Amino acid sequence: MSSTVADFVLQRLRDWGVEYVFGYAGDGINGLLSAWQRAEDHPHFIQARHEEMSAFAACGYAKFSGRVGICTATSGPGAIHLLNGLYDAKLDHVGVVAIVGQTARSAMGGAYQQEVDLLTLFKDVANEYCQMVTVPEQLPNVLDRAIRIASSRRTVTAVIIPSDVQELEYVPPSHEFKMVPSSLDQTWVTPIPAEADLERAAELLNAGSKVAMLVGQGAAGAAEEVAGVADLLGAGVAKALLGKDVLSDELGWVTGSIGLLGTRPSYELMMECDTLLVVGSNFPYTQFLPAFDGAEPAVRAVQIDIDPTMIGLRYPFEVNLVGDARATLQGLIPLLQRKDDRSWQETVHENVSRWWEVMDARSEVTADPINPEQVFAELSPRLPEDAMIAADSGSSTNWYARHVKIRGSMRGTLSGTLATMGCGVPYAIGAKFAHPDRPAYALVGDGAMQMNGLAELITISQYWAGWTDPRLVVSVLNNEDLNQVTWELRAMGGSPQFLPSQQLPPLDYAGFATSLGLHGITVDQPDQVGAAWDEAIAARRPCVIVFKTDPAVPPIPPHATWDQILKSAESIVRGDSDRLDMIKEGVKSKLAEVLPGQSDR
Ligand SMILES: Cc1ncc(C[n+]2csc(CCOP(=O)(O)OP(=O)(O)O)c2C)c(N)n1
Ligand SMILES: [Mg+2]
Repeated sequence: MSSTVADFVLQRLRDWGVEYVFGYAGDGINGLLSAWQRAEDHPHFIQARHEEMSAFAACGYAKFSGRVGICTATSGPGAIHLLNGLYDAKLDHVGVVAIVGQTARSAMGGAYQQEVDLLTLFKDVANEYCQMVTVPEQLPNVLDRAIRIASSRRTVTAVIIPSDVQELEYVPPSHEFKMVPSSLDQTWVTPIPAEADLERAAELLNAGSKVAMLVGQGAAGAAEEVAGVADLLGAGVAKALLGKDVLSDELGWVTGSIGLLGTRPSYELMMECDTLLVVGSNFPYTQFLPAFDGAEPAVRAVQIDIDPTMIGLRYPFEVNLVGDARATLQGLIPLLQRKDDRSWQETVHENVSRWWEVMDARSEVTADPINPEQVFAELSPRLPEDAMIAADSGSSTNWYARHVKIRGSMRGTLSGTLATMGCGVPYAIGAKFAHPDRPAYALVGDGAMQMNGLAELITISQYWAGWTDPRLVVSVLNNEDLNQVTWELRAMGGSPQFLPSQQLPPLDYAGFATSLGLHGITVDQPDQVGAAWDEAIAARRPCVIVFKTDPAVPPIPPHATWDQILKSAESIVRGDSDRLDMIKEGVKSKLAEVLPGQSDR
């Protein structure tokens, strides 16, 4: 039986082992949709409410599964809607392929309805590979290359197929000039630096006495080796946010996240070390790394990264090792000498223990009505060991970064580089398709919920019954404020909050969830937080849990003292300065209990 180009595309996706395509319909992909019908929905078409959510879900799927994510959309508006989710994947180095429709070839250039120059539109986001299929013989090569480039370079690629081409009879390339076939088999390389370069790195690391390590998502799968190196070098290890799930926070020398949303022990680790080893991280906030003066670094530093185009970017590193994190560390370990003096690591350990006490104390501060730090502090120990966590962009990102302790096989992610709002719920959906047998948690602000999350609850209601484990909890910090921006304005810009832009309309999020047949819980009393989490976590259907939180609790950066932050906040014009004073006094007195004599820290 003859098959169309669209039939062939789906067949090839199946050959690649693709199980899901996250998408939204439109006549620009009608040929593909009817092929899907003939293929009895294989690979499964997962329908979102908006193409941006399809791209986020594909990105979330890729992040949690380690496989390439595929999304699809119609020409014109559908393709445009994909963009933000595609940029999110590109910037976080996640492999996603976009398959989009286009106006029929006969109408191209004729100012026809919905014709947008897609090659130009996707030129930046899919700069590594963006191609239009105009004759059947370009396949399978174009699709194979799109998948190979997206997965091997961890980036976004785009395949544009005009609507009439989708319906052409598929004709494979023949044995003639310029007919280019391709094949499926694939092995992957594991790059390892040369022995001499490993020795240079080892020499440098052996010479240091206060070693700091920074690990990012590139160190995923190398936890054992990172721990081995940290032990040999007596080092402390900080984690970039995308690498938060690389190492357990139960290890005493793990200082947690770094940067604006980071912890004080990570900050102290970087400021006080004499040697730095960065593994699989492209962390851009260099002010949180050790100092440097021009090209003169304050400390001696080594970087390990798999991408030769991204290495050496963020610090005047002395040795840049291009290689796979795990294999490179395995090569390095036999060359490292175990440091006899353990005092540096012991200091890190003490700083970390003190930090967790401070975090607990902060979460106990009275707020009106609920302290958001309490919400996250109470969630952390309750999370199942196999939890998959997706944090949105907002104040909740701070609390995720600082209060959630990674342990067991927990996974966690967020929009690390684009820092886009609205990714939390679609990421969690992608996670559930990646691992339907594991529970997922989306940690979202009310702004992000109103932006994308509410609509994607509909998607959850559509699919949850098919998941082996139905647990998916969406937590909403209901502070009726775009709180992260409010604090940025106050603390960084020194300006008061601008209400017309930041205040959010009230909404019954839990009521909306129950109207969709999901479980809904609203919590407005601090003493109900723990029990409400227990109920949400135990729910045998997706659950939306809403906490009425106080927008006056500031997500303070770790390097700032409480008084520094509050100084700029004192100019606040709203009637909530009393609340701020209350919180400030509450924090000070709590901290005085755990840190006598240093209550500003
Ligand atoms: C798409 C997008 N628009 C705007 C921003 C800027 N921004 C970052 S955090 C934030 C506020 C988030 O508010 P909400 O979701 O309510 O969380 P909260 O900070 O209140 O906890 C905004 C507007 C962004 N990062 N992404
Ligand atoms: Mg908010």
